Amino acid sequence: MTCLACRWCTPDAGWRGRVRPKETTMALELLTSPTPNGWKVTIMLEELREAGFDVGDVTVTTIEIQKGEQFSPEFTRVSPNQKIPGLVDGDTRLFESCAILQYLGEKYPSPLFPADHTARWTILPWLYWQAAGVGPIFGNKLSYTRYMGDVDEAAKAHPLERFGNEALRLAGVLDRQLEGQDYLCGDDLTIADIATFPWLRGYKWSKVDITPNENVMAWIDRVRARPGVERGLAYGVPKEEIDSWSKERREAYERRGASIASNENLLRDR
Ligand SMILES: N[C@@H](CCC(=O)N[C@@H](CS)C(=O)NCC(=O)O)C(=O)O
Repeated sequence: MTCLACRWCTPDAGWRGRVRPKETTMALELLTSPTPNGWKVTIMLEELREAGFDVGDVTVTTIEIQKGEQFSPEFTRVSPNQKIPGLVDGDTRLFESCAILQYLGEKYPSPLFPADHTARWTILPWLYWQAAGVGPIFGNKLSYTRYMGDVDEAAKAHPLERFGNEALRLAGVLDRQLEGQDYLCGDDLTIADIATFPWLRGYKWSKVDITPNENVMAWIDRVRARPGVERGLAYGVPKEEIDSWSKERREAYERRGASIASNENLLRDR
């Protein structure tokens, strides 16, 4: 089974069980997969560590979405929508990646989600913009591009055009927002950047040619260069494959039906 939403999963990445045990007694439990929506939370945890917080002993459980583990009663109790990520913090159970970012941002006040009312209400519309627009649109474009080999080309033509055009439009919106500033909401990385980055970073995988958007391309490099982001992306992925899969992994994806080998021309080969 492949992920019905983003299908980026790397179940064989060797990422299992507990990671990064720390000395405090508080235990967050993260139920996730190495996908764009999953990486939002692991990046957040690592950026909080960069900001000086001890987020404690985080238990990371991989939910193998290709195997359907998201439909188990245990996971459904945390994430009634049956999609990763889910987070358990004591009696609090959370689902929806952006809600989890907001929760962690409130729990650990920092420039990632400042307490100031005006700053928060600068960030939140962009967080919702990602949740309602960027994620679903790039995710759908990805699915039609990569995983629907058994669907008639004529039937795919309209969704490919619709989601492709909308993804480009959203990239343009982001490009305008980034004009003259380093991050989506100003000089500092916030939860809005953390939510948006994993999807834009994967533009080749979604085959959306965002490269003419110079502000976006510079922002991707800027965010990617942060040590917290580097560590967040490394959850579930071998370090040497954070930015480029090995030949073996590409072949494994292809065997599972994904069309991997044609990133060279984003526009020609949708
Ligand atoms: N809006 C949700 C989307 C979550 C989502 O689509 N997760 C995917 C992986 S990236 C998933 O769990 N897919 C499993 C399925 O569709 O069955 C969020 O932001 O948390």
